[in-house]
Amino acid sequence: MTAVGNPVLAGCYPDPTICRVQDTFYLVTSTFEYLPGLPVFRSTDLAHWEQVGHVVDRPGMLDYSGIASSGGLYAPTLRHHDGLFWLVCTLVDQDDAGRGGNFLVTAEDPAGPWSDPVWLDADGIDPSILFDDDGRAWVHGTRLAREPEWFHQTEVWVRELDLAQRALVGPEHVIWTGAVRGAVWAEAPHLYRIDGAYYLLAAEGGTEFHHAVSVARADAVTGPYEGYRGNPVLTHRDLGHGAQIVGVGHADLVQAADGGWWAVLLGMRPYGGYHHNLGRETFLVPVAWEEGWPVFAPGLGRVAPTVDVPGVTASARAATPGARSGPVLPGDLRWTSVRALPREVASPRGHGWDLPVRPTTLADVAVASFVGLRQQHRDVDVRAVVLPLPGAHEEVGLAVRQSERHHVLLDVTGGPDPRVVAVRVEDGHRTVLGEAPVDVPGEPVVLTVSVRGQDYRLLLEQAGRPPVTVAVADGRWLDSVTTGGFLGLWIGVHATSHGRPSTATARVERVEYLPQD
Ligand code: 6LW
Repeated sequence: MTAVGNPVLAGCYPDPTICRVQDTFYLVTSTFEYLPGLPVFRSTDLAHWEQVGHVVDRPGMLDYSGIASSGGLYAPTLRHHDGLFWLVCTLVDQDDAGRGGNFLVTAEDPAGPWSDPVWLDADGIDPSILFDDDGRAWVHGTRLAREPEWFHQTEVWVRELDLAQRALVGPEHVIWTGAVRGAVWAEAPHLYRIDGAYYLLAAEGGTEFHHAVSVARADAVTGPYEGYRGNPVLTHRDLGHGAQIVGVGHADLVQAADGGWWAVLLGMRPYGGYHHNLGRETFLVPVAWEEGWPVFAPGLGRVAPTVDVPGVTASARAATPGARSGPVLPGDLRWTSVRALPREVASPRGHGWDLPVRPTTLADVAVASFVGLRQQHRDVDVRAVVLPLPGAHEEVGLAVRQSERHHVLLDVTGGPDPRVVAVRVEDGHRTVLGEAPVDVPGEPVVLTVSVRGQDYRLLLEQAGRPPVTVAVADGRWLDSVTTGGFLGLWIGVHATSHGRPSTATARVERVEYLPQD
């Protein structure tokens, strides 16, 4: 046994779903407005996760236009059946323009290609799929209760999936509204057939501080489901806001080849007060079965910062995505853009990117000229080497992004007299935090976001000169506790001409992600 560092996926990797095929586990997480969507990870020991691709990685596979931050792709479910990987998910379209809904995709290889989406006749979010022992399949999900008894009451429904037609058929059954009367957001339902019984695992309490995991059991897939007397089977809400890991929930179960059971789930690690800038991360917890019910983290009842995993030999921490320190080359699977694929907004060039300048800014609910990486470490330096742009209205620089309404920029202004400007966009309002002159126009400059806890120090370096601190932004108004939404932070490079036409291309020579903790 080796103690593996939890989370197993650090940074914004929420709503994990997992399945096993022979000796290999596969895991997918939510991505909201970022593309490519739904990263696929592979592991043979539950500790070392290697990203093998994305589910949504072709232009036009889904329509993200007009999808505001924290809309887009919500919680997926991944299963393997009859030689195929099956994934169900929701594209959430907050302005209800008809782009959204629940869909199904399949792939022979989880690295892709995945099929085009087949839309399912189902509303709500968090779809899941059970392949029953008798060859039938059942899709289930959650939605706001049609006839609610309390505020934010949701109901979990189940309906048969005709595998040949790939369509929901037959009657719908409402099977669950949460273990606790008055519980908000019974969600993330997953049905399993285990030892002849049907088990429903579901989150409740909302994907925040009050998050919890509960379980129910039935003899028939359509119910009635009996809630476990020991519910919730996992929560950290009783630990208070000072706990190292909070908000645990949204669990999915998997049985390893050795017969042992595990759950992956999300949780957050607050620091600098009750703020969790890294977002909702993926954690691993052992599960045992006692008297027909699951026990999460037997003997402890908590999600711990390390977890003993049999058979793991090497240091798992060093292998998790994002732990690698150094330049992040354009082919790295960690790159994402907003509402478009990186290859639709930028071209790889050498160790960096050519970013065609767009009139849109990161404050627009639109495709912006932006490629970014998740902030996966509370202490990290992200450095970009950029060339100032020719036009006075053109800017290229670094962005720390929560959403279009909340972000921080460290930009080089264009034209003959370039400056570096640090800007905070808070709830849509721009504030200049600091400025510094560029002394050698035409030469590349190095922009760095040096993050130490909640201090986001914004630095300028020019050849032959010591680094200058342009401003220090406070990270506490950037995390989802302050801003709302479901996301952790991204740090990336962007370019804009602030609404004016531009034919320029911004040159980003390299981007380095350098963890310091
Ligand atoms: C997801 C819901 C949740 O659909 O947050 O953790 C929502 N739970 O189940 C977005 O991630």
